[in-house]
Amino acid sequence: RFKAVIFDLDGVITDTAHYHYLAWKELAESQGVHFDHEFNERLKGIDRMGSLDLILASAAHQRQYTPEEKLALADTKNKHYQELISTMSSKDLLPGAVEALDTVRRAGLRIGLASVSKNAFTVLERLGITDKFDYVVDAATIARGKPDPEIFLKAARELGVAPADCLGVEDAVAGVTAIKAAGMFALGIGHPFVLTEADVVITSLKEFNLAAY
Ligand code: G16
Ligand code: MG
Repeated sequence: RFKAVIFDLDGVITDTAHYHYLAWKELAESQGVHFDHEFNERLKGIDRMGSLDLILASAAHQRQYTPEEKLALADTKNKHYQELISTMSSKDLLPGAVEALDTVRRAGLRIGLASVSKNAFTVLERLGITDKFDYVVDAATIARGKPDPEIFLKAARELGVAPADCLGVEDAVAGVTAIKAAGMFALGIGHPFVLTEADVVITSLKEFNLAAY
């Protein structure tokens, strides 16, 4: 019944969340901010500057940062992150990811990628799956990150499919909200207690069953 499937990248196709965690932790601690896995959960699907704002807002010292200082901090985090992902390869694909992409392809549906990561193209290259997508949104062209529906609506438009005919796949709360706000069917990857807005929640793409949604 769907005409296209639009995938998130981090946490759905590959686990870059761990690399984001390591890079943000070092950056946060350099600013005297305590950073743990629970904090990292809140940053999933949130763009780079938005994530930095959340980290700095939780600092005990509450000092003001200039826009230049913030850009420099974001850049430091990104350089570290890029170093960490430079060794990624197809072994970093999450279980079931390639099978899910191939199932959608065989069913004749269009395939899109909606990641707010400006490193998404690099990650796809490293994973060796760039050619499996009909359209990959360039995060640099997106004005409002998730939970705003902009990125999913752009993917649908470029794929030439109405939002109501799209299935969106997300692991983050902000991402599921974005899919629903776009008027799409939301498949959550994770836990139903967390992804309460999703239409269906599965544990990983290993359980992906296109005919069931
Ligand atoms: C991903 C991650 C976020 C990260 C964002 C921006 O979003 O989940 O934690 O902050 O990308 O990444 P970058 O700093 O590489 O531009 P998504 O939409 O892929 O889940
Ligand atoms: Mg994600």
